[in-house]
Amino acid sequence: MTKRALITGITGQDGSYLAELLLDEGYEVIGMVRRSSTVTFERIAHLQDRIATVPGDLLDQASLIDLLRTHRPTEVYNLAAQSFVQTSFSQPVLTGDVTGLGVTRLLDAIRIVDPDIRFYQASSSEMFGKVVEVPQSEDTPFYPRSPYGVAKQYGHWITVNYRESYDLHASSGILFNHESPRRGLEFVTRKISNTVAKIKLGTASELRLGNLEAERDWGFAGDYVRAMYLMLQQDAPDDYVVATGETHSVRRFCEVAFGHVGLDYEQYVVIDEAFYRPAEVDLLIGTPAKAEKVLGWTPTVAFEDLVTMMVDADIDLLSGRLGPIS
Ligand code: NAP
Ligand code: G4F
Repeated sequence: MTKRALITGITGQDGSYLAELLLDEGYEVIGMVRRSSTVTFERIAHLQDRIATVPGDLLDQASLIDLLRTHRPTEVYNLAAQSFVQTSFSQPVLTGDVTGLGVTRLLDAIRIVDPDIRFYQASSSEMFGKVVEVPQSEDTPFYPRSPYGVAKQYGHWITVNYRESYDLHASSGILFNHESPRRGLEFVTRKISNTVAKIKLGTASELRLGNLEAERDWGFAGDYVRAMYLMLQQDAPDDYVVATGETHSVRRFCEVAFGHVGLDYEQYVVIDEAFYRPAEVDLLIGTPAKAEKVLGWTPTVAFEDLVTMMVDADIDLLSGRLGPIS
């Protein structure tokens, strides 16, 4: 039987890595893209002759039903979202509609068109928010601290609900922060690596950041998409935490990134209140024990290697040594 996967959010960081992985696994890959007046295919440009891109939007139920009917995927990976936490404070309704209710629209389209489709939901460690235990596991209660976290919690529970109500093979991956040279420039890791590269190349002189004390469990995105794939290969659907089990502060990320190019972060980082959030998630650290045991998944890229990989890639990119995707 042809293995055919639909990826929503294929133009994003994770979508591009997942598309590569599924192509390597012999899948036919279909990527849902929303209408835009500019081209957003930078991360998947190198895959264009191997994947099909089809129009659709998580805000539009009919487009989802039509897409499933036309393309008949066997697996659906729902990676699309308004995924930037800071923006969710200024656009809470849009975030709820896309990141929360969008999951229901897609699940309901699957229920109507083909309930045998296997479904992956991109849930988030942001749901743990003001953490009630350390480290966080599949059993840790949620306490989201942003409209994004609240929307993701809704998306998680509606996935569980469709699994229990309609017997869908629907799994939720509770993924901790994962980064790469393809990370959006607004997220703190890429903002740091990109600005460090600019400072090193002489085109920037400072890096303006918010809370340096926040701690995150940062892994490599290429590793995390493998966990998504493995979840849909299991006989039974389930929920999994995907994390490294290590946490580091934003300050430490700066120290390693600047140190890698022989600079002292304290000379360049400027604290700017504009990047503080109305409510913060101070500490995230997950335990990937279940993913390791059931899926056989382990992270392969250590924290320091991730930071230096991102800085090196931005130096290559900005100095014209490489194309945008590496
Ligand atoms: P990303 O780079 O921000 O990509 C988001 C994708 O969603 C883009 O392809 C975007 O399309 C698409 N999208 C946004 N609104 C849409 C809509 N209304 N209809 C259809 N597509 C829409 O995110 P990412 O880092 O790859 O993350 C992938 C998923 O995992 C997201 O759901 C995110 O919330 C979740 N997650 C991420 C992390 C992490 O650390 N990266 C951790 C936990 C969970 P455009 O290109 O057109 O904007
Ligand atoms: O890089 P961030 O914006 O990522 P955040 O908020 O942890 O969210 C990411 O990870 C989630 C998983 O836990 C995903 F679900 C979500 O989609 C996204 O991918 O911020 C990380 C930390 C925060 O504590 C923030 O306050 O860095 C702090 N920070 C300090 N200065 C900053 C900045 N964040 C950003 N974006 N920009 C700053 O200047």
